[in-house]
Amino acid sequence: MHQEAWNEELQALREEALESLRLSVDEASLEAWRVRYFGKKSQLTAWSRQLGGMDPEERRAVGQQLNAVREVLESGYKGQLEEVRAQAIRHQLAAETLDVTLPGRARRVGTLHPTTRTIEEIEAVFLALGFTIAEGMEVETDEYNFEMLNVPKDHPARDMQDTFYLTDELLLRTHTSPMQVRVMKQIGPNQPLKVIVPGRVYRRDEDDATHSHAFAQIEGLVVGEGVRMSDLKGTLEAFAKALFGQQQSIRLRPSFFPFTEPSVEVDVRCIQCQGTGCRVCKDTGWIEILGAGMVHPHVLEAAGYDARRFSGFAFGMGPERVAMLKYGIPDIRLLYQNDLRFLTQFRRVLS
Ligand code: FA5
Repeated sequence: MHQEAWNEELQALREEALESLRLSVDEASLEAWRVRYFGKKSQLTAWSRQLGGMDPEERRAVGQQLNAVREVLESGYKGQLEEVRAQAIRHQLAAETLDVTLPGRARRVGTLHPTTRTIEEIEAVFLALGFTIAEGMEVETDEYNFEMLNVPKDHPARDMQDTFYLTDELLLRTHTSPMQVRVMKQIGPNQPLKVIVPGRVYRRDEDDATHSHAFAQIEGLVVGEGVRMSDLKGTLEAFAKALFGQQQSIRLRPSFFPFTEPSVEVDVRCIQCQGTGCRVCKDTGWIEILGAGMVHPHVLEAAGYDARRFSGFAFGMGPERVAMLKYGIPDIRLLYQNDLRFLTQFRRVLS
């Protein structure tokens, strides 16, 4: 090959190698590049071997050019390797950067739902009065939900408590009252008892500001010898004062439940207007919180008690309605929607 031809070949190799070097941006491809251009099978090595067969003048000229190209490529390689390594370190540092000046991320702490909290407050009041707590099943029999409570199949009182039926005999309970007979059967016959029963109940009620088709109730039952209406009144008055404050008073209005006789609705003084009359109490100054009465002798007998010796009182309240009153909640549906804008307002009130 002539001197000029050598020159062209070497320059072409140099350009190709430098271009390929520029594209080698990690250590693995740089290593592949090194093997390709400096390894035993590389063009440069092959050409170096040919130098031995040249005459001295040509050998020196070609040798010099070969060395010059080799030096350019070597220093290019070193420079690129340094750059690639520095780049890798820069990436690692960026990924591991810890900004110690950033404020910590606040953990969102949940609180009890206002209904749960109200049920617990009511339970605490009755526990302090010597009651125990029992729980029943949400799926009940027609017998316990209605018949043993003096509500036979054709009784008009069933219309007020229509429910979801699983079979002709099994239904979703419409109130916690079936637990009256179950508790008496469990503890009795003819044993005194004081118990409350919190739980979920179901009705075919249209959902509106004060009604839900699934809601909570708390049943209360006291049975003993000589239990009187005044005991009912005193217990519920103590309860109302404990929950709403010592200034609170209650009012009993005659009412009807097939399983109590006499029956009453119990009102508390309107929390909103303190009794002067407002929109919440519909200008009456009072708000109804529960139904109650003296346990009907038929119910005592259905549970195996001697109704001539034993008497009792019972009540059933809606804790969602109590929560609405206590915290000024205008619509019961707010309690079921899981809207954090609503629920987080109770963080301070309740904690
Ligand atoms: C009863 O359910 C009777 N079992 C209460 C009772 C027990 C009377 C023991 C006598 C002796 P009533 O249907 O009125 O009664 O319901 C009782 C309470 O449950 C109501 O005062 C109200 O606070 C609540 N309540 C009733 N229906 C709904 C509803 N659809 N949504 C939310 N709360 C309700």
